[in-house]
Amino acid sequence: MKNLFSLWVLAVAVAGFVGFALLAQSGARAGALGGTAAGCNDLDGDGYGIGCAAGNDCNDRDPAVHPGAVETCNFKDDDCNGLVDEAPDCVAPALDGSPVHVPAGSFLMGSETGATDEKPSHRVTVSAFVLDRYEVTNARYQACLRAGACAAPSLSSSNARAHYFDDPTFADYPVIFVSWKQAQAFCAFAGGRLPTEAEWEHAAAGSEAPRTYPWGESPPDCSKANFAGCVGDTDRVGRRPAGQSPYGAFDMAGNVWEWTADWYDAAYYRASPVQDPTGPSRGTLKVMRGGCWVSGESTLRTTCRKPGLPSSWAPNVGFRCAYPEVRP
Ligand SMILES: [Ca+2]
Ligand SMILES: [Ca+2]
Ligand SMILES: [Ca+2]
Repeated sequence: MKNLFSLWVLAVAVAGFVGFALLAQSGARAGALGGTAAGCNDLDGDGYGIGCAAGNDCNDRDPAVHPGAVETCNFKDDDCNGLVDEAPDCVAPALDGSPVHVPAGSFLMGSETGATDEKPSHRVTVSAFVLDRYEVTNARYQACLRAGACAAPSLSSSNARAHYFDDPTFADYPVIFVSWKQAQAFCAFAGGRLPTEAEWEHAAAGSEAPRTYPWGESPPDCSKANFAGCVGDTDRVGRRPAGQSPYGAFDMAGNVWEWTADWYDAAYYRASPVQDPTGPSRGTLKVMRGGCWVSGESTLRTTCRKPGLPSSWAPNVGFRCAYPEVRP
């Protein structure tokens, strides 16, 4: 699934926008098309799926999730209306607009048990910096757009929502369909920059005993991260305090992949500087971190790296910004 999706994103970036737009809209339209096809593709047996008379299924891995189901407080969109835990008794934590402080630290970056590009694990020292507590939201990006400092996302939909960036309902959801260059422009507007890979990994894993996941060693579930099988789309930032990083950043695993400043080189860790590495001096691909709403567990690991064309954009890629440390 991960590889297929990666290929799809790459193919779209290369081939152009028309097919992509159709794909992006398909989730939103599928419900209206239900009942027209002879074949009903219902993987979880709840009666809903692609081409089924009852309608599409927003999560065909979970028979308890389908249109018309009761919304419960489980970090999933049970009734497939694009909103998570909107039942009155479900309480999402209020948002805190302040960024988090990441102290200077030395930590083991990379993993000896991960993918080839995560090896070797090597000691890195990173200076103190400040990082957005959440992924950059549609509301923040809208402000940059209004100020004339940002270009609009390439599409205003999301995977399953026909209107997203342009719908105030999703103001506190991560901005998507933005390229690396758009992310960089936003961070400059906000008085910062994109975090380096080393900064990102330090912020996600900590330095005492680097964590496999931002919250620690326990396996992912929908209360800690929005990944495959939870929502099937982006979710409001900051909903999952159980998934916080050691320094209090939210959603560093799941929701959207996050652009970082560095060029991608699978072999970079063999020659990385020890102090504040900034990645290769040149390249063709930029590094994304943190996994996303469609990712499997492995990509939620704090050491997982994913390359992407800096001009590309996708429904599962966003970013957060880093800022200079404010000295008293
Ligand atoms: Ca189904
Ligand atoms: Ca819902
Ligand atoms: Ca729910």
